[in-house]
Amino acid sequence: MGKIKRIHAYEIIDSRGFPTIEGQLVLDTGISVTTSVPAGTSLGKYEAVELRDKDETRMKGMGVLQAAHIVNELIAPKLIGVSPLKQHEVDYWLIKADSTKNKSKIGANTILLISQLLVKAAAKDQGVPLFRYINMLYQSFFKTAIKLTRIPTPIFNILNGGKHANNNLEFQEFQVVPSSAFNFDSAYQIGLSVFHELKDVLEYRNANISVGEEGGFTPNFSSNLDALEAILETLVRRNLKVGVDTFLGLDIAASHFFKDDRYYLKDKQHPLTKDEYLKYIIDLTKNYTILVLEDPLDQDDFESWQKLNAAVAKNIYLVGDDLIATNKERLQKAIKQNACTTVLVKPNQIGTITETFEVIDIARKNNMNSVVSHRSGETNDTFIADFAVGVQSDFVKFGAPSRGERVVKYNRLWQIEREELK
Ligand code: 2PG
Ligand code: MG
Repeated sequence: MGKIKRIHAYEIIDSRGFPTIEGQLVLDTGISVTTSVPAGTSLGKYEAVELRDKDETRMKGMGVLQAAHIVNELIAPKLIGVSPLKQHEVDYWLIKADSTKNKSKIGANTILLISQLLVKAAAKDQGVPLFRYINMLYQSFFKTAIKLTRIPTPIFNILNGGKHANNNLEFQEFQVVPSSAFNFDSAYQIGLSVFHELKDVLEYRNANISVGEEGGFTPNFSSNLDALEAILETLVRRNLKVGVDTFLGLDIAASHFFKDDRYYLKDKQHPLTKDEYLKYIIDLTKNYTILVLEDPLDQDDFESWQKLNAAVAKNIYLVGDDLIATNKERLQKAIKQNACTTVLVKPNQIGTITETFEVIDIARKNNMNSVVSHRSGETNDTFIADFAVGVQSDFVKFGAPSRGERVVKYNRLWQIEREELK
């Protein structure tokens, strides 16, 4: 069994052209692993804090040299000789070393780098594929059996708006979700065929076909409903039955257009009150048979979340992303208030793998569903794909089936299905 010999962190550039932290961990057996952490553009208020240099003269203040320095000078020397199997102990040591509620002292990015390095090194040390080790680790933490049976259903973000594009659309992600009856291979083919057909539909409508931060198209439609109509037309053209083969999903990311108790939508004559907006969302779910509905409401508007959850059809996955921020206290509050049915899981919103596991476990014990998600600022690391399979989340969300940093993750799921979970 190997022990940590060396950990070294440095800057790399993410899919948005901003720095992020990557690191290498070497065991005394010669085993070596690298990993990097992603970053969000549309950040929730309750996410753990990323440590950024804030030196405006360099990389727009987004440098992570300080984070790399903390790893190399303060954390790494203390971990020499430690077994990578000590995930729980090291994660809690890091949480304690930071000692703030939101990891603002040493940064969630700094901490997650170490947490992920440990998982990867331990898997290699044990000679098992990463997703299997994650599954073993999860089961040993919670003494629950979670069988590795399937690849989570992919949610493809094929059209981008909100903070991920500079068009007129307030909604951040327009998604297609193949039925979970399909295996990953078939689901991927559906996602790809819809993506290509949508491009033709947009061209035919003289709309822009350049892509946004997560690889989805960014047409300059005048309203969110036009985008939904274009996707519906695409599905019809592919002979896909909406509500049977394929479903629609939205990440509305509503906190970004909520101000002074009003929701601001450009195609409405006046800003909507909470109740007007609630009615608008309920109607939307009925008119467009939306299956996955993420962050339709502001992250602090628990009262409306509760009303919406009670009003929408029971088969809708009402997903809390900014609402919960992969934080167990926020999740417990959402459960208590019956605010949603599904939790979005992003390890970098909380900072350690152990805490991410805890959120999934609490959700599971309360009959909630889970979506494991990438960030808009991504690297070519595929850790998150193995993580999703290992914890057997219901869904994954890695953006469009296009652009290298997105498809590398979908391709990893494809490989796991092909080679391991036949
Ligand atoms: C989201 C994410 C990922 P970001 O809101 O769900 O799609 O976006 O990483 O910018 O927060
Ligand atoms: Mg979201």
